[in-house]
Amino acid sequence: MTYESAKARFADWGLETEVALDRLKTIPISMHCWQGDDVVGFETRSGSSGGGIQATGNHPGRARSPAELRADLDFAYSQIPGQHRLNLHAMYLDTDETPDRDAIEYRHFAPWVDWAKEQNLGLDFNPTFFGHAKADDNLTLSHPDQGIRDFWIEHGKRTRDIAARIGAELGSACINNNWVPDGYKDVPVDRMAARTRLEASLDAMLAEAKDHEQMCDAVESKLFGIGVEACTVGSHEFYMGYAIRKGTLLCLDMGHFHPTENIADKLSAVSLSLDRLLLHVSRPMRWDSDHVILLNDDILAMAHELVSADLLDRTAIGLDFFDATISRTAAWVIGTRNMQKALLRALLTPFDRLREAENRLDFTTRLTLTEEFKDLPFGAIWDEFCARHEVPTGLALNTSLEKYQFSVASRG
Ligand code: RNT
Ligand code: ZN
Repeated sequence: MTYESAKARFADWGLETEVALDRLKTIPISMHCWQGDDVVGFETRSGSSGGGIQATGNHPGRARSPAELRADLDFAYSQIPGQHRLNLHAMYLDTDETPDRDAIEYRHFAPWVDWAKEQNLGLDFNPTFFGHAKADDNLTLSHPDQGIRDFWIEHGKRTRDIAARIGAELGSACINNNWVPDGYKDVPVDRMAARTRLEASLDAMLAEAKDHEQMCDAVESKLFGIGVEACTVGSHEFYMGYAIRKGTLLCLDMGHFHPTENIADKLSAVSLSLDRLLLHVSRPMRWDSDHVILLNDDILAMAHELVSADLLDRTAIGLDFFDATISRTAAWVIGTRNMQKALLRALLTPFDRLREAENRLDFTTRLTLTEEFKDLPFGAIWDEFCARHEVPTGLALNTSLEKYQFSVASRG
């Protein structure tokens, strides 16, 4: 089907595809650097990422250096329509120096900013509270030992300074997202003490006021992780309350809730008490498995809520998945494009008609319309979006992804 005839089909429902395409191109997706190297980072250490997060698979082509990761990212962005962001973790420093986490400085990340300027990308940032000897007990900011807490508080403070400088350099506020693995494998005796320590550490870390044009703080909750099955100190309730009291962004990771919870349903609820949200769009399978996101009902529901509740301007969309069993660059491209496809569908939803039916309590019409609407030619509109941004679709995309994967497969 041609774009013009697809456009006419949507027009029959009162929807302007040009408006949707114009809006879609303004929505940046923050692509996570850690899909490119299985959450290893570029510190001079070896071993697993720790903290209960785990990439599985051994597909050839893992990026082993900042230069390789940037080359892979350049390719991935070239296959994704629109202008986006990169979400960098503190363990991805680019320097010959070997600073510990409590000694990192802006200069260790400056090459990333130079590259981002060249590529016209925004950057987001994250302290790395895992994959370190001082995090081996899965206790960092809530550790009973003041010295360990202070080490991580210093790390967090430094990442805020770095994020602010990144945001200033790029003229685009850098979101600095805090996720800590802290928790207990078996049932703790004193949850209150752990949570009080986490709160005090966060307060110390976030105490210095920052210019929100340069950086914003976010906090990410979690239900459980491997090795911390009994209790996560930074639970959803903990961080929801914290974010509301302190005015930070709340990060909702789709893998960090009970498996049957509807994360999309939370957006309108929490946004009544919060100015801004951060999403980690992910696909949990039975647990927080961080599968590459599909264009499935969960993602469509997230996009639907963002548009329906008018939350696009108040929500930063980040991705959080990592799969090492397939081409890592393909994983980025497929997942990011799926987020965009979901947003396109949401932008092309006849909300006026649906709301009108809902408000009349005519749930039959609401159901008829939502189900009939699924047959509209979204694919032709997406193809047009990709054509306008000169990125491939369909079999041509597959050829392009394969070609790049072939070029990196000999990496050791
Ligand atoms: C872990 C959290 C967190 C990490 C990244 C690497 O469960 O989802 O966001 O995935 O910080
Ligand atoms: Zn996450």
